[in-house]
Amino acid sequence: MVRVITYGTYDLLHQGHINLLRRAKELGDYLIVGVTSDSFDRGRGKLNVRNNVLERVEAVKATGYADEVIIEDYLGQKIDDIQKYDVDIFAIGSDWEGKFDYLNEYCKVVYLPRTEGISSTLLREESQAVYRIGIIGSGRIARRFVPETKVVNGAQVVAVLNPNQKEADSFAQIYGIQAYTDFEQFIQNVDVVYVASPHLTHYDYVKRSLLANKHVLCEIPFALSKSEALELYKMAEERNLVLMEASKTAYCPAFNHIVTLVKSGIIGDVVDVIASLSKQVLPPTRELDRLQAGGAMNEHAPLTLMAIIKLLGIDWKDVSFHTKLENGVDIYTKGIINYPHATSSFTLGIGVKTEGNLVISGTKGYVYVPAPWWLTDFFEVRYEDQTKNKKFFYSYDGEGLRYEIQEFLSMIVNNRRSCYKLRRKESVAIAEIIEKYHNGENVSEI
Ligand code: C2G
Repeated sequence: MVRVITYGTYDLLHQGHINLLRRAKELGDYLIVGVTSDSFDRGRGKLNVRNNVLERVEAVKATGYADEVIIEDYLGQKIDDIQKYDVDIFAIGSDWEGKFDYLNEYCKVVYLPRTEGISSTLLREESQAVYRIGIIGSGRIARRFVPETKVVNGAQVVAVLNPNQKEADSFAQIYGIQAYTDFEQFIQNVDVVYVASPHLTHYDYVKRSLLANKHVLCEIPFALSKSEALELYKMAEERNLVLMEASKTAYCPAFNHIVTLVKSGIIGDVVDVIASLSKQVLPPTRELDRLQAGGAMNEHAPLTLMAIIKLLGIDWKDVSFHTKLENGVDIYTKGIINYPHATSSFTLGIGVKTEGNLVISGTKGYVYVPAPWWLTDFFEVRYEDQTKNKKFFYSYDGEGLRYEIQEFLSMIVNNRRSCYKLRRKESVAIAEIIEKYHNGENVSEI
């Protein structure tokens, strides 16, 4: 009996897949089809898959060609499967020509003709509206943002707004988009807005964009006070618009996994969270400029507070800060947030360097995320009995902004106004703690 194996995602199953499965089956007597798991696909950069793994397995079964369906969940699994299932032929579409020659050591490799003119990507694009994204601001983060939109279906950056004509033009030229210096003209030509302008302009730009009925993704710090955050979310809610804080780590797969693992009790009750983030900068730079709302708190508190709040919630008891100022900006701030049953602390630096890791301590063990924890791609769950330790590896693709962009568009498409990865009330709580610092509540200078 000749045993054949083939693999794929089989999203929005189409004639190309069916032809491929038929041809694969014709190569032998028994066909095994490996369908990729959702997390495996995310890990290999396929962020736009529409059907979940169960739907995709059902679709493959319904073709009638598969004698057996298995799940592909890790890199290198093909070699294991071929040996485990005693496979004679590995078959795959010709778009992979040459890529699987390494399997020749284990079985015969056959590249089957691919069906032209149809693909899951094409089907997704046809059924997906394209959102014209306008970027407000043209600084470092905006430059990182544009390439990330290329891997998200339905995202297309078309315009940039910067009151400085030269800066707007030079940014627009790099990315082949339209430059605007006037907000009113800019807003008429976009569907959604990404606010990546200087901190102190966020509130105003978000408000004006919402008033123009545009969905908004706003860079951190989203707001510098609780009342501003509340007001903006209320405004978005009333207008049925998505307003999302671009707290990139909150949307990244490895960080989401940490939260779900911890919440499921893998380290017992959480007793302490320690999160640090330092990026040393040299003058002249806006981070060190008091008039541009520089300082370690404004720069780095949003991400570290996000981690603490995702893990311990928003019902804290008290908050205090220890801060080192230079020319009116904090170059280092340490904050302590106490909860009824846990404590937490964060250390932030722009003029002081410290280890940027995340440690979540529990009654049974702890989670260790090495620096830079905010670009999470690896973490370890550790116990007293080290034989029980478990390491988790992820890929953190590109600049890591693709996850938030994907979430933002998915909220719009699916008419969701709040996202469990970062709830609006959690975002408001972040703004509230930043405000406490600026109000000097429990702040001591060192
Ligand atoms: N296919 C085809 N014709 C098309 C589209 C796809 O023959 N028009 C084939 C592909 O070549 C592949 C199979 O259908 O053999 C599944 O395609 P996808 O769902 O796109 O999955 P893919 O990303 O190719 O996964 O481990 C996963 C595998 O490496 C391949």
